[in-house]
Amino acid sequence: MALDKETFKKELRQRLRENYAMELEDAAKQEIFYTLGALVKARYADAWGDTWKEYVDKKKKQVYYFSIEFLPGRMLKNNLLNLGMLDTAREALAELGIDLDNLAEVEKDMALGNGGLGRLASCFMDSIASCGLPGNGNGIRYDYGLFKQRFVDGYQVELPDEWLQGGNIWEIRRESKAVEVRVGGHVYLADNGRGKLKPIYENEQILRAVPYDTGMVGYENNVVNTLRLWSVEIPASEEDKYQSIQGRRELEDLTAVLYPDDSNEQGRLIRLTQEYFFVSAGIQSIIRHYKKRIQQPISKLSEYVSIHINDTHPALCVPEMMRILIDEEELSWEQAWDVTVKVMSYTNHTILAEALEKWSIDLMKRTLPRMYQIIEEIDARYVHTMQELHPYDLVENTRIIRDGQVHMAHLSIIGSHSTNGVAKLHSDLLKTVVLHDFYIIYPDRFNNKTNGIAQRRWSQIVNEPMSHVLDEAIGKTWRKDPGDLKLLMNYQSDQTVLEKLAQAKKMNKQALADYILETTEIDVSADAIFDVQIKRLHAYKRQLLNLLHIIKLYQDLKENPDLDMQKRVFIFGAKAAPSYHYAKVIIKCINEAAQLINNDPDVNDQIKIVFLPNYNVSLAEKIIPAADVSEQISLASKEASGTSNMKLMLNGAITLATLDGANVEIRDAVGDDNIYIFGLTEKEVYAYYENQEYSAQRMYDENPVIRRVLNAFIDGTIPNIVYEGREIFDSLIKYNDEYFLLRDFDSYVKAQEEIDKAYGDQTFWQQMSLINIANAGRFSSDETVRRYAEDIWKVEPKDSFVTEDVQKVQ
Ligand code: 475
Repeated sequence: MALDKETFKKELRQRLRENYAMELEDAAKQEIFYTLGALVKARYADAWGDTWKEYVDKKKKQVYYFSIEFLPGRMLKNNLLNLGMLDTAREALAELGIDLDNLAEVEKDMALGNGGLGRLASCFMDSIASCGLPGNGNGIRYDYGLFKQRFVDGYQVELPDEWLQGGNIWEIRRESKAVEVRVGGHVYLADNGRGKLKPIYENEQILRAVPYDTGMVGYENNVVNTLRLWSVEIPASEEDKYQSIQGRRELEDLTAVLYPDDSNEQGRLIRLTQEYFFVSAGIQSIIRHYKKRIQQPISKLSEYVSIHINDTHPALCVPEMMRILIDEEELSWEQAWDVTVKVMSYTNHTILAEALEKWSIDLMKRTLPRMYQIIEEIDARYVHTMQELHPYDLVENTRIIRDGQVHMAHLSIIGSHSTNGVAKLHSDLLKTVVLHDFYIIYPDRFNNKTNGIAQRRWSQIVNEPMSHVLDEAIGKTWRKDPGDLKLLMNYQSDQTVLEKLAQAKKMNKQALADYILETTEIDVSADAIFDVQIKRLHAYKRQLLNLLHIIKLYQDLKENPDLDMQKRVFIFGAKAAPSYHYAKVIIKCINEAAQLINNDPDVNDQIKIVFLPNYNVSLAEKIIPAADVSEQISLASKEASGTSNMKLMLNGAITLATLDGANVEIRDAVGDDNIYIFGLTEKEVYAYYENQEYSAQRMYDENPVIRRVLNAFIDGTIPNIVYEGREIFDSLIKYNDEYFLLRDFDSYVKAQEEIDKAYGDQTFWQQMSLINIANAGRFSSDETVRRYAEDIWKVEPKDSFVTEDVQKVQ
């Protein structure tokens, strides 16, 4: 049943009366937004129920994507688009004098994630539904999302993200699906009277896990899957144990906040409990459903259920599944192990040593005694089996419990049938270096699944001007099938199309310039090159290298104000983990350099720095369509994949990159002529580690440009960074520049000079831009999840989806 404009308007008015006893003309933006949200939710309610019913009736194998982070951002426009209602809603609202984009800003970002890993999980949720695949998310409903960032005197300040204030229209609380999770106390094994051992719990704490479900609406295909997020509560039976406010608080704190560190595991007790909480609740609810509705023998679980472990945070899926199969379903260890390994699969997202999760035995025993017992047994059996087949060292290096710690990556690999990396280079490094020992033991378990992005959101929703140009040039099929963007290659030399794409970009740049002026009071010209680096702040991502180049330009301009160069605006967006001191120092330095450069009349507006505060999904949606240059400058080998690189490419930005992560595949897609590559290769980086020949001091002594740039940090050139500047200087010289910034500096500067030249030839630039857009289709997460579904999860698309004549939900 299509929803026309008139019906839409009528229904909106009707709902406003029912819910707020109000006429549209009197309603505030908030009230209209919540009413519209309810209207949209009602449009997919039936499809949601039907999708689930079909999976159950047909006993479809389903995948459950376990992730401690999901980062969907705002959902209104995405849902409208996927329901085929976006244009109708936009026009109908306009007739009521309401601007949809303005209204959409009422929605608070759902920011239950730090960065790449969480956003990837949300892109996957969109694509899994849009490909008609039976798949659901499982995670934590944090009361507070990732902190809000502000700058005070150039320093990052963190504020709580109260995203639930005002209510969340998309979620449904499912009281009847609550489960109990046990933590702490002691566990010992006793005879169960039937010749088996059963665990007896003493003094354990019982937590009530309540699920909140959100519909994941597929693109015009009547499929609505479920994202299930768990929240902790005190069980009614335990009420009297929690008399004190403090006791209640401690318990309720469990799902209060998202840990804001995406690269450093701190080994905190609450974090471990969070991990177990959502894993146990999720697996219990899967098993409960399986027994009640699928009604097959538990030994056949892997024919109906696949569980994906998104990085190691949900690694307790392995022992928790074993616990349920052994303690509750009374399978033998061997049977249970066989089922568990077949059900589980695992993705690795990072090779940074400091990010690899390990828990002390002591903490694990105290917090999760039954989990520890089971892990100990898995470890013992692993050693027992493998020592027959492999040398001692190999087994020692790969076992789960080592040096007083539980290694979560080892648990994930040993307890699953598939381990994948997130880009070709990353997956190769896993096999040849980082997880090489495991690769010897389990060669068949390793595979690559290059990341992708939800292209409908990152093109159609965020970049309407470009989308319209594409429609005109190549028709609309690309909207459903991003592979069809390839058709654009036929227009490489079509001046009209190139010109229209340039106009679309200009519009987006002007919109961003307006936003910049409004939020930072910095006036930037839309004629300048918009040079963008947006991602978490981390030493390995080398925002500092970007800054070093800017300082060089500044010094060049001071020397020669008539320097022949394109105007440039350097745009940054980045949060630093609150405990990551060095990252915060870099933020301060960028902000102070911005103060200096933006206000120096000698520079004459040739270059500007804009560090937009509070980078999140919604801000990314404003920046990405307006970007000309995409900075992907991590030290080769360190960035597992990157995904902003793909979003920027899709929006016609030219990539300036090291051969790291998925940049390598972007280069393969666009060809050497349409990307700017610089810097050490991953092999050269490893060679430096081997021969220990690198000397930053020598680079400083021998290279006057580098010397002048670095001196700016300690000689007062950049104001207000007496301590911070010294710290930067020392990190590069005294501590020998761990991420080889100085080694890559010259080639980075050269690449930047080429970009400057290329931008001068607008036709040439537009051609490169078009070729980037045309070849972005291969980075659609639709493709990525299809590969996961076929190779790893063994789940199939919903039957009705394959029929050509897709019925619209509306
Ligand atoms: C990679 N997050 C990107 C992206 O695959 C890659 C770690 C510990 C605790 C909480 N969060 C994390 C990450 O490790 C992470 O976001 N990794 C990123 O995953 C998706 O594109 O290269 O750095």
